[in-house]
Amino acid sequence: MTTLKDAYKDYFYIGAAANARGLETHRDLLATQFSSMTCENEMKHMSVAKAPGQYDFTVADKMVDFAKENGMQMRGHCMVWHAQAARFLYQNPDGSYVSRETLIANLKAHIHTYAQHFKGRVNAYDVVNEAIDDKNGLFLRRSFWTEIIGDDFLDIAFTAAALEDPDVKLFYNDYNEWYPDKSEKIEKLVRGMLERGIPISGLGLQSHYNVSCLNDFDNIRRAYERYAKLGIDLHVTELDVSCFDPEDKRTELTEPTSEMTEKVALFYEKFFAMLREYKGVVKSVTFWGIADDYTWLDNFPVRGRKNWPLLFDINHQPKEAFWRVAQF
Ligand code: 9MR
Repeated sequence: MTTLKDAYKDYFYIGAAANARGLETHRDLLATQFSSMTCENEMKHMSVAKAPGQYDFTVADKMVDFAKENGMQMRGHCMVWHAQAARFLYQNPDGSYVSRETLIANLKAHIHTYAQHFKGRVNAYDVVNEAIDDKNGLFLRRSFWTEIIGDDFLDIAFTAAALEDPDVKLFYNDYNEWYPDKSEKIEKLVRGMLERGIPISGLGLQSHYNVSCLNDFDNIRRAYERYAKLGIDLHVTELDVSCFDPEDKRTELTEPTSEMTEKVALFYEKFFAMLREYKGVVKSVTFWGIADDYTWLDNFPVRGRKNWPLLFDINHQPKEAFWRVAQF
């Protein structure tokens, strides 16, 4: 059977986000279909930093070893984020914020430990994840990073990461990146960093779509035109296509309707046709999951509502969407 990684070997790496359980349950698909891997949660600050100065990389190492044994690229997700960070990173034991000096020291120490531990085994890092505010008119998201350090926390993080490992690719990663307002802000952020000489080598486009995005292709294309001009690599980092239009409030479906299946397939077909045009700029395309039996979208935005957003079905068989992506 055609595999995704073979079909795209002259275009870009094809990745999947896996978690520790998926490494067992989806082992075959991972090894045969994909040429890159991301840990869904196992490399986040909270997952590896157990106490101040104390790290446990056991689970992440197992996953990185698997990727390497199977000749896959490894994306490191993620060094700096406002979510899934242990409190001791930014709070004193009494709950008050640490000082700017302390948070900068903690940030550099985390980047140091993380980057040195995975040196030579991780090809690209999401150095900073989701720093931009979604609301129109606001630029950076208010978080403990901006409240304590200020807007320069990104520059500090990228500079520190490059000092640790000059060979690894350093990415800024964000979602809703095709929304006109947000894409303008992402461009502004990256251009500002490049102008200041900050070592950023790529932009991560999360790409959490849904079937209504079929009507949004003009914006999607415009965003790619905008980002392609930045002169840095683009990675699609968290691709999935929810079967549910945001207006669709049904919770009782036990399988996707034929209309959903067709719309998901059509979206993937059109999206990959566009990505192929950006071959050379787009270097890697990663799905946020492997097969429909496990997806974070089963609990978002509606807890416990089953979704079917990937290319393989709940039995790990290729779906219609797979063929539209793999045969072109
Ligand atoms: O898929 C991840 C889920 O298992 C976690 O509970 C969640 C915690 O915030 O993070 C999910 O992954 C996110 C990724 O790290 C960053 N972009 C959005 C992803 C989906 O929420």
